[in-house]
Amino acid sequence: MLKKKSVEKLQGLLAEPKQITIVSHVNPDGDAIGSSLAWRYMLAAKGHTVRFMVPNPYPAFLEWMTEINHTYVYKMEPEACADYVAGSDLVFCLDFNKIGRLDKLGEEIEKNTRAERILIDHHLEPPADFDIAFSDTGASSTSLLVYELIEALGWEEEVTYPVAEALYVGINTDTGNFAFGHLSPELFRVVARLVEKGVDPPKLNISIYDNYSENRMKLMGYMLNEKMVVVREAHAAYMTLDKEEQKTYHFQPGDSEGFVNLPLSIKNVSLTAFFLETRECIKVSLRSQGDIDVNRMAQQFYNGGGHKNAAGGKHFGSMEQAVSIFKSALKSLPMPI
Ligand SMILES: [Mn+2]
Repeated sequence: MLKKKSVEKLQGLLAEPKQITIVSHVNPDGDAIGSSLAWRYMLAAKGHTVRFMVPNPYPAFLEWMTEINHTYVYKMEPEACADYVAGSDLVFCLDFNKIGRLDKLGEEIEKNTRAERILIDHHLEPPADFDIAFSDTGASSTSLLVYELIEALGWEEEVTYPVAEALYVGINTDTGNFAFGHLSPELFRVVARLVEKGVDPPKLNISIYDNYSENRMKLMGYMLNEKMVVVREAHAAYMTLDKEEQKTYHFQPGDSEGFVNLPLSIKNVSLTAFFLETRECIKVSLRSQGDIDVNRMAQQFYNGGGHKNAAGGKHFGSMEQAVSIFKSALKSLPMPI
C-alpha cells in the first residue's frame, strides 16, 4: 500500500521535466533490472531525461531484455556516471535500501546533496534518510511496487510492452517463477494486466530460465554432485565455490544465480547457504522455508540482511571460517519441523 501523501509529493516533483538517475544494487538481479528498466521507460515517456545505473555488470542471462544495453555500468564508465549523478535533480533507489549496497557509485550519490532521493523497495528495515520512501516489506518484488506506483500516478494507460516485459521479469524472478514469497491475489491481477499489454509468459520463461551457458550447467552438476553438504540434523545444506573452481568452469557473473535454492528441493531441507569466493570477500547467500529467519542470520553473522526467507551478506575472511560460522549458527536455530 502506497501512502497517498508520498504519491502526491512525487507527483509534484515530476510535474516539470527533470534530470533523473535511477540506481539499483551491486550484482543486480532480475527484480533490480526489471523494476528499474520499467521505471526508466515510464519516466522517459513522461518527458524526463533518465539514466539507469548499476555498480557492476548485469548478469548475462538478462541480456535479451529490451534496451537493457542502455544501462550504465559504473565500473565501466565511472566519470560519465559521476557527472550525470552530479547534475541530477532526482535519484531513485530501486530494490535496495542502503546506499552501501552501491559500492563506489554510492559515494557519487552521497556527493549530490541537492537531489531528492526516492526509495522504491521491498527489503526489511528501510532507513529514514530518503525524501520519499515507497517501502513495502510485504511485497514480493520491487517490480510489483513499481506497477502499484504507476497505477497510483494514473499512468497505467501508458504501460507499453517493454514496461510490461521488464515488470514481468522482476515479479517472476523474485518469486522463483511464482513459487515463493507473498503470492497475493493482487500480484496475479497485475500479471494479468501485463499479459494484456502483450507479455507472453511461456516465451519469457524460456528467455529467463532456458538461457544459460553450457559452462553454468556443468558447474551446477559439479556443485550438486561434489560440493553439496547436507546437515541432516539441522535440516540444512550448503555449497561453496572458490576461485579455483570458478576458473575451471569459466565462471561469469550470474552463473551461480539460483544455486542457493537447489538444495531446498530435497525433502526435509528447509535452510540453505551458498558461499561464493570473490576478490574482496566470501559472498554469502541464505534461503529458507517457513519460519526460519535467514534475515536475522545474515545480519548477525554476515553483515547483511534481506528478507525472512532470502537474505545475503559478506564474510571478510576465509571460506572455512564462513562455513564454520554457518555451522555454529545452525546450532542456535530452533529446529524446523
Ligand atoms: Mn527484489
